[in-house]
Amino acid sequence: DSAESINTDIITLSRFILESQRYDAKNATGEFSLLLNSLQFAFKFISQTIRRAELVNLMGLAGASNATGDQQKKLDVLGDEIFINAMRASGNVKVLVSEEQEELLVFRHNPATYAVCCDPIDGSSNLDAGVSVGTIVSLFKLLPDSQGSTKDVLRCGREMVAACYAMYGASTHLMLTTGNGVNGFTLDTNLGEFILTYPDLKMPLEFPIYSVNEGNSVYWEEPIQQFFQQLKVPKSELKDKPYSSRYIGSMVADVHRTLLYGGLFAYPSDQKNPKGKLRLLYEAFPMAFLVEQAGGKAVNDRGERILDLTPENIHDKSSIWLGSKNDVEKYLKHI
Ligand code: AHM
Ligand code: MG
Repeated sequence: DSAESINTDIITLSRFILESQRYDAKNATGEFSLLLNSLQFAFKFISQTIRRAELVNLMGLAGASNATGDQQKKLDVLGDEIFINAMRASGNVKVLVSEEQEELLVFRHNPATYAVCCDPIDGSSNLDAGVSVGTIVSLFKLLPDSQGSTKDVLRCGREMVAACYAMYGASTHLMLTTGNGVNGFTLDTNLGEFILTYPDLKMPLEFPIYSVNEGNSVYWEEPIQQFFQQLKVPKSELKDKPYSSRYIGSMVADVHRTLLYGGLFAYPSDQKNPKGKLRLLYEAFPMAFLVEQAGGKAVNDRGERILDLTPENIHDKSSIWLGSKNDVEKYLKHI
C-alpha cells in the first residue's frame, strides 16, 4: 500500500552536508557546511521569488496592483540582492564576485576564508517566457593571509574547491561537486528541503545531441562550421546517425540536460564575441568542474582544458565545449 512506498529515511542536503563533514577532515571546522547552508537558503529564496514574480507581474499588468506606480524590480536585480545578502549574512564569505556587480565585493567584517563567484540568475532573457533559468556558483579558498582581493579569484580553475548550480525549472534542482563526484538534489517545496535524488551522478559517455546557438554560424570560423555540418551529415551514414539539435539558450538548462542525457554543449568564439560569450569565473569554471566530475570533459575552442585556464580579470570570457567524453573528443579530433 501507499504508506509502505513512502521513503521515511530521505537524505536532505543538510543531512548530506553534516554527514560528509563527519568524514572529511578538511572540513572539520564546519565553515564549509555553514556556507553551503547559506547557499541553499539563497537558492530557495530566488526559486520562490521567480515563481511568485510571474503572477505578480501579470496582475500588475492587469492593473490590480502597482497603484503607487512603483516599478517592479527586475528579477536579475532581486536575485543579485538576495544572493549578496545571503553571502554577507553567512559570515563565511570574504569575497564575492557577481555577474551583476562590476567590482568584486569584500565583506571586511566577516572572519571568513571563502571566496564565492556567482551568476545570480543566468539566462534571464528567458524569464518572461517562463523558461528555466538558474544560479551558477564557484567557490575558492582565500589565499593564505589574504584580506580579500581579486587575487583570491584570479586563479587557475583547478584551484576551485566546490561548484554548484541551482536550476529553477518544473522543479528546482541543485547539482553540487566538492571534487568528489557530483550529487544532485531536488527541492521538496512542502518540506522546504533539497532531497538527494541523483547520488554520484555520472553522465553518458556519448549521446547524439548538439546544443549551440546556430544563428551565430555565419560568424564562426570555418573549422567550427565544418564540425557541426559533420554532426548533421555524418560521413558514414550507415554507422553514424545525425545528431539532434537542442538549444534552450539558458546555460544552466542546456548543461543540466547534457549532464543527464549526454551530448555536447558549446558556445564557441565568433566574429561578434572573439573571446566567446560565457564568463570564466561563474559560468565556464563551475560547469566545467561539474561536467568533469560527472565523467565528461570541458575545453575551449583551441582544445585547452577549461580548468587549466586562469582569468586576468574577474569578468573574463572564454569559448567553451563541454559534455560527454566521446562527444568532446570528437571535437578535439576534428581540430
Ligand atoms: P546572461 O548571463 O546574460 O543570462 O547570458 C548567459 C546566457 C547563457 O545562459 C546562455 O548559454 C547564453 O547566454 C545564450 O546566449 P545566446 O542568446 O547568444 O545564444
Ligand atoms: Mg550568465
